[in-house]
Amino acid sequence: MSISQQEIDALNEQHLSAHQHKLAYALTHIEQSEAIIARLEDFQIAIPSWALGMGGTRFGRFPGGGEPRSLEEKIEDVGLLHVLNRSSGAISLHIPWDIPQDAGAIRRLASEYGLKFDAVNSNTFQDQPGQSLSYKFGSLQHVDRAVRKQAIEHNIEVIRHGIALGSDALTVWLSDGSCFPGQLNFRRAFEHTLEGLQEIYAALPDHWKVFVEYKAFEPNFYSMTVGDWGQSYLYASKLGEKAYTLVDLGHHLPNANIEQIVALLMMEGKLGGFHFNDSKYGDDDLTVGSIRPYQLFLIFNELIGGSQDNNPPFGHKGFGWMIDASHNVKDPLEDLLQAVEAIMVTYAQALLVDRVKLNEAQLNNDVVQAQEILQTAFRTDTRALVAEARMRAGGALNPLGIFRQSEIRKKLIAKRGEKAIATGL
Ligand code: RM4
Ligand code: MN
Ligand code: MN
Repeated sequence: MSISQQEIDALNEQHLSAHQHKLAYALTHIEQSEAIIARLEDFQIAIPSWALGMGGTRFGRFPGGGEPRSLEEKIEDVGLLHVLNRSSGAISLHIPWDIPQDAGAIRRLASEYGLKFDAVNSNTFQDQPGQSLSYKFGSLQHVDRAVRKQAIEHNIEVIRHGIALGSDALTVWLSDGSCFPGQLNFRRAFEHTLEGLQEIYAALPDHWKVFVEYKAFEPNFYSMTVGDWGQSYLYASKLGEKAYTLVDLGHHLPNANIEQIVALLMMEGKLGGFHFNDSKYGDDDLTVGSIRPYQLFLIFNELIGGSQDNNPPFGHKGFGWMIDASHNVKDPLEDLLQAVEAIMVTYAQALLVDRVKLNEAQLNNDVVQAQEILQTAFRTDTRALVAEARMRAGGALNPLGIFRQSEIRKKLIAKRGEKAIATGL
């Protein structure tokens, strides 16, 4: 299932005059428009393979039909997103949900769609069929060395898959922790986890990174062994220069100041990347920007303001940018188009912040002026710039519109069936 360039161009034609009108307005009001468009054209956000099908909750799951049935079809879906928005040029795989049978063929298929392989993700939060030891009481933290060894070997296996695909990073998210006071010796759990991560780290190729992802709670509800950015930072610093902290926006306690966390991790050269989503209560995995768009803006503001040579957020050697969401009621592909759009719009807004004036306001303790500067940027409509960047890169002026107009979901259902269910959450 793919959309041809002619089809996109033809559909763009229909939206062109409305777009040009909006763009003309933006160009006269936003001085840095051209520079912003150029930055947007370069920006790519990876799509997680597990977000292409419907998610669910522990209460139920309502499949939407036409979900990708194989890794090949997942790549096809990301290819489709990328053709539409030209900003989803990478896929992030979760092992063992997406084990490539023939890495060479998968790599070729991805490159036909212009896709790269982003960070590979390990999974020691579920027991797999045929697995000899259980992760019920944790994986790398486990009191039994044999369980820890099994988890370490799994991560090394994931690195091997990643090497075969041309990926250059491993994301480790551990569900390890405890549900009741007294269940776990915190220090022993930390030490075991660190030892395990060290063995995994030793298996990383030279140019690879490892991202240590933290999460405040769930599935463990009393303690998490990588529960916050402080703990992740501790592991990452003890591991060495290839280890970084990964910030998943949904993994904090309510009202945490994520932008401050981002600023400090960056200052220490230890911020590795993001899992974008949004939340109202916890790890809700809602669409990024749908609940707290201002928070997202403030994060980008820190990223742009804190850019430094040893830890550059954007560009070739930059951060891992990934969406990590799960859709219970929306069409997953439509949702991912919305997510990428939200990130782009916000990135453009944050590029508008007048940093010289903001710095002046801060030095003068001019709180009112500081707020004016941030909110002026945040309230600027950057959608025409984002659309223009997308069109210049060959994509659609209105990706969601084309997705609906071309009845893509209907075609996917016709091809894959009403009952097709993707592997993943
Ligand atoms: C976790 C975490 C991980 C993701 C899994 C599926 O909550 O966010 O990044 O791999 O979910
Ligand atoms: Mn995540
Ligand atoms: Mn999560």
